[in-house]
Amino acid sequence: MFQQFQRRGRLAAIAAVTVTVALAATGCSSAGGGGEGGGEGGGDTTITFLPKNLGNPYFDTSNAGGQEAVEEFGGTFAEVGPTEATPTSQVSFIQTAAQQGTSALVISANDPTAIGDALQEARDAGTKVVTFDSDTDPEFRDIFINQASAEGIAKVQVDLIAEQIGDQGQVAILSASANATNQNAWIELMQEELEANHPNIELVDVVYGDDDDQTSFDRTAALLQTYPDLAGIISPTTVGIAAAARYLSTSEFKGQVALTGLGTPNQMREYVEDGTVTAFALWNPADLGYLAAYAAKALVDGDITGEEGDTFEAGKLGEYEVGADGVVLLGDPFEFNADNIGDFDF
Ligand code: RAM
Repeated sequence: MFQQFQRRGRLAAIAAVTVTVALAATGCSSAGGGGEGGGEGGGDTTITFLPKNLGNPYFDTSNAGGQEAVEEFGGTFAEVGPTEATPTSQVSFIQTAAQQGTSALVISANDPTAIGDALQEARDAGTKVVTFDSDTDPEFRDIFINQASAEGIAKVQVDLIAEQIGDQGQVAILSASANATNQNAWIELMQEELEANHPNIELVDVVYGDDDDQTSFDRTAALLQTYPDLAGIISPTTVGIAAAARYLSTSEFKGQVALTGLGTPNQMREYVEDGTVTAFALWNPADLGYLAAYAAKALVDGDITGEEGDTFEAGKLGEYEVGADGVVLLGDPFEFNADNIGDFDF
């Protein structure tokens, strides 16, 4: 498991460079409005990746995994997306991709319902819809590729903060955008886990950095000012945890206020090495994008419809089965710390 994860991490890093070059070459920018096709592939199956927002290394890596898969099966890969992770910022990109006749959309939703009508119109026009990373309400998509169970993702973060603060004291959550389906599901389960198993930890606040670096940085500063006794911060977003770590690393709170959550090893490495952070978690975003692309192809080819029990081949990852509510599970979250972070490159 460890070896496998490590190897995929390196592959993902190589692919991430490829997608960046492809985006620059095609002039696919972060501008709002209509969508533009990204990298090139060939073939009749066009798979359009639509992240929450552009400029987030997590999505650069997941989209690179998607591109790798699309190139393997001879389709055409595209990536479009908004600059801001707001509830309706993805709507125009969905509409444009559908008008251009994309075979499938692979989307991480900023809101469970705000993009529902646009997705339904796209489906009526013949586009298959795969959500990955952050779901919509199930009625608006064919399949959701879930990175790990929401319970597992919640528990690993609570376990980490409990360990880091001696299982007692005040903690706060620095989340992504307020409507994000994935973060909100994890926060609810973290609250339940804290209440059930950590009576001496008090969750004092949940704040939102909107998956924007500066906003997340400012929210961190405000939390530390508002709660002078704060023992720890959980940030279940790669953008949030990196911004919070940057703030803490040059502040008087470094090493005093614990920080954990979900981060990419490349963004967190310097903060683990300088002692700001001891451990955090994530899955392999490249595998997530890769699996989502293969699921999209299986839908487009009519091999599956998204019914529970449907199975499909996902290249190097092997066979996957669709579970209840059209959900496909990638695997388990993975913990990164000073002992292993040097082995990863994404
Ligand atoms: C951010 C995004 C994404 C989430 C990761 C952990 O990059 O909010 O949706 O899955 O963090």
